[in-house]
Amino acid sequence: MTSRAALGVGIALVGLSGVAAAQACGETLGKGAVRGESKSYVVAWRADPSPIAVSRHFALDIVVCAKPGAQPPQTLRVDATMPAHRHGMNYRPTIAAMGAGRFRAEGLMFHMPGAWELAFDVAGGDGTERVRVPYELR
Ligand SMILES: [Cu+2]
Repeated sequence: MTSRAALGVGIALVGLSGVAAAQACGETLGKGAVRGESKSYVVAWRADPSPIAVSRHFALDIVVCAKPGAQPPQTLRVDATMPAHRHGMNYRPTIAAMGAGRFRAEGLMFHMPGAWELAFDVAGGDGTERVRVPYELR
């Protein structure tokens, strides 16, 4: 863990306002980071390679931040669907925990353009919450 990442997590946990904490989450991912949130968590992610291309495998570098008062994230599951088409991906990604709320998901593929939705299931001490992030693939 870099000291910058540790600082970012520390600030998020110590208690900025919810909005500031959400903006700070995953800033080590750079300007291309996309964010979503649930009641207790903020999820920031960036695709590798970016942008995502149709029918090409990609990975996600992910940072999960607990909002003030929430339990730290313990495990993460990642999946994606096209809600309007009622289907998911043809591949199941693997998730590696990198420490300090950072994860890497590998083996994702969007096999058609259109409206996808990423779902991040964050498990912490108080149960599991789903963070949904829409993604339009052109
Ligand atoms: Cu589809």
